Amino acid sequence: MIPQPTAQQALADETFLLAADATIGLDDPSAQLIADRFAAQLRRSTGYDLPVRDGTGTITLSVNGPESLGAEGYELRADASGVTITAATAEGLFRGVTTLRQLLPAKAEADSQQDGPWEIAGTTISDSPRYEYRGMMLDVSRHFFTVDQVKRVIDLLSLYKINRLHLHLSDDQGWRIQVDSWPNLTAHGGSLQVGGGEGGSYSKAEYADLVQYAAEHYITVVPEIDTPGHTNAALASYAELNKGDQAPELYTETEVGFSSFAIDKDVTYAFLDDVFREVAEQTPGELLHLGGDEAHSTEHTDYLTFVAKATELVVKNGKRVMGWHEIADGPLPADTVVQYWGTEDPKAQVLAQKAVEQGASLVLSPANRAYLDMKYDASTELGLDWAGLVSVEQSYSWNPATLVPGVPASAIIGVEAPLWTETVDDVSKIEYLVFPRLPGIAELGWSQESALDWTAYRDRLAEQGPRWEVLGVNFYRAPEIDWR
Ligand code: TNX
Repeated sequence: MIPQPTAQQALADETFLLAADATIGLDDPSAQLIADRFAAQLRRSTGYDLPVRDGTGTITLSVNGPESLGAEGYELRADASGVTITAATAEGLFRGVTTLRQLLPAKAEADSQQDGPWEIAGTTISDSPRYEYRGMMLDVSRHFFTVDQVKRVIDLLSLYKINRLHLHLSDDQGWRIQVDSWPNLTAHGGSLQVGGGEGGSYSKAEYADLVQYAAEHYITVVPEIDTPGHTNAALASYAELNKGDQAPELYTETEVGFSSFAIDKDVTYAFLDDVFREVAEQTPGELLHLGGDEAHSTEHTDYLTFVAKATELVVKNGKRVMGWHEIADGPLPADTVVQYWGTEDPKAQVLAQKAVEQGASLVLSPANRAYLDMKYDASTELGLDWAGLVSVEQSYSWNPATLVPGVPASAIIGVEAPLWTETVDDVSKIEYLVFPRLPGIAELGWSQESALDWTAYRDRLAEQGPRWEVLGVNFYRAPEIDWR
């Protein structure tokens, strides 16, 4: 199983058999959608009726579980008489059902009827996460991905108890979210993508649909509007945002660091206030990410001025600031979340320390470990290699609590695996880079430190292969793993 639960015990001589007359019971309407979706999947693969009803069932989902395991914690018991999952919240139940899906045979994930038996070895599990933030980032700017493509990613992420989807919604190559007060951002700024092909963007209705679908999978969307660099698409859409009032051409190559907002123009901040307001209105989560990375074309003093003003505008619009670690060189609002993407670079480490000194929390995305766009090895065709080659072992074998020297474990609120998409233009390529590395980052975020062990993880990862085959996931069959 991935991520490894906090505590699991086998019940010797007990086996649960899901039979044709099984039922699914729930004791609270907040669990209805969870039960319905789970039942629908099992109906497809087993062919059984699996009615969902109030009260107890062969499989019982109860929200009257212990508060002590927190909002995402749950307990699960499978024995000859049935399966019970208890949690204090619907979210905890959802995590527990995710575990139950992994306890069932892989073919339970199929979308056509399969032969049983549908057995689970008797077990008790008590489980809750190590970190509150367990994310993946998808860059929809370099290449655009449709709502349906992102939903497919959400389906797969939720299998590993990921609870944040960071969407990189703007960059030099494309602006991907509708902003009513600045319509040319999408009309012009969203029209292309890397390589010069047709881009795209999310209307407000489409974006709301994505946010809702993620929420139904207990994943909070963290929107990113990258500033003050990585802004060519916005600069190309509105001449007044440029230092010389001259709009550049759209850009479809992959260099970084050439664009910057005009730091001393009032219109820059009026623009950002509008954008942050409209994006915040579409964001049920508390975080709004303002980028801040690689602003190589912004004077450093200007950069610091910008960060002070832009962070204030995020707060003014009711959100908590998140940004890449460069922003920590400037003054930060009290409860900022700083995303560390450094490798072993002392400059990045100092910025992480500066963030913590200012009271910020850290999400860790070390590029030489957690970047899903790095090549696995020298023969990988997709991806980049500026942070090194990132094998499955390399991406799994690190400890978030001790990664950054001089940063106390208490400052770390989680981990995130970013997928930049300069070389990625369809879902099968997403899947190839994400699997099998993402489950390892998910485990670093969820499982207790004592559970982390490469040799044991390798075997558990191998067991996921048949699941991905059933789900049609184009995963990389890394030679490090003895795939089943
Ligand atoms: C650096 S890491 C970037 C992105 C690129 C990525 C490619 C960071 C915050 N910025 O603009 O897409 O490298 O790996």
